[in-house]
Amino acid sequence: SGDGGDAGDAGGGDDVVTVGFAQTGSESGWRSANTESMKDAFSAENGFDLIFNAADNDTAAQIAAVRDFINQGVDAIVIAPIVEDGWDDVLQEAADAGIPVILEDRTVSASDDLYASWVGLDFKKEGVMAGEWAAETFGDTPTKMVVLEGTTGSAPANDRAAGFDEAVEGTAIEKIDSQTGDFTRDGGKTVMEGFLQKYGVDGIDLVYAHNDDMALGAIEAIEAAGAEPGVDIQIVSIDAVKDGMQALVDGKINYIVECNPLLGELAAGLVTDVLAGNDVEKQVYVEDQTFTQEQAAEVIDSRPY
Ligand code: GYE
Repeated sequence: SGDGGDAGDAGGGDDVVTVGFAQTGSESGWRSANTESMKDAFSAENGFDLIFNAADNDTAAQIAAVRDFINQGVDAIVIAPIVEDGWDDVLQEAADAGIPVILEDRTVSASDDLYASWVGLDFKKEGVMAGEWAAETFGDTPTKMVVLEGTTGSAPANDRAAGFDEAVEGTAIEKIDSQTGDFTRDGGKTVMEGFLQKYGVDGIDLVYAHNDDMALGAIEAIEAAGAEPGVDIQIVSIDAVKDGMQALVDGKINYIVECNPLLGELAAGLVTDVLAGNDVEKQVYVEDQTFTQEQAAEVIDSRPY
């Protein structure tokens, strides 16, 4: 269009739109589904040239990847920020370079002037929904709970903890311990093994896992300790990925709050709109549902991830 701007040729006509996507890594089943959804939406068929980077949960590496995208002069940058803090400088650099940034999945603490839009889930509400189930299930019954936290400093770990705590306030549920398992199956297993050694099978009634993968790791640890997950020790988790839903159907998890990973189309739509100069919402929330064991059995075969 003759304005000479680097991003000026994006979104017009048949031009290919180059997008750098800084993914967190590949820590969970949720993440695999999210990556697939993003790659599908930002396909060559849809007019995109996607430069994909997975930071293996290393925050410095993720920021370096974004800086790299800026230096390459991509048309737009999409980030799934590992942690909330530390984004101000690099987001300012992207803004100075005239490259719009769209966040997907996790949120940042930086000012929302520094990015065009965010699409994702209401993590606090997910925590509240998990906590409401726990409050209804245990209520006045003295209950010893351990928590498997997501990655320290990440928005879903922070918000899911806060939402849950709010919902169980005033009940007889006592949080006896809480540690990060980094959203991975191995992490959940290792932390749960430690809890079982410390408190014994009889000293734990409930596990709140910030995602299904850590719950699946905890199941292995509980079974190895000779107890029955879902019966001797109840489990509530978040995500509703295939393996989590199967464990719910099998009676090893007691309740799951969904977290929808299929954000690719919405993210690609936002990139297209922003590059076309259209107004977009600062925050785009996707709705989540909840599943009991019975509900999981009904829907498991029709779930897309
Ligand atoms: O719940 C977890 C993943 O940020 C919402 O990250 C996402 C979380 C998801 O590792 O499984």
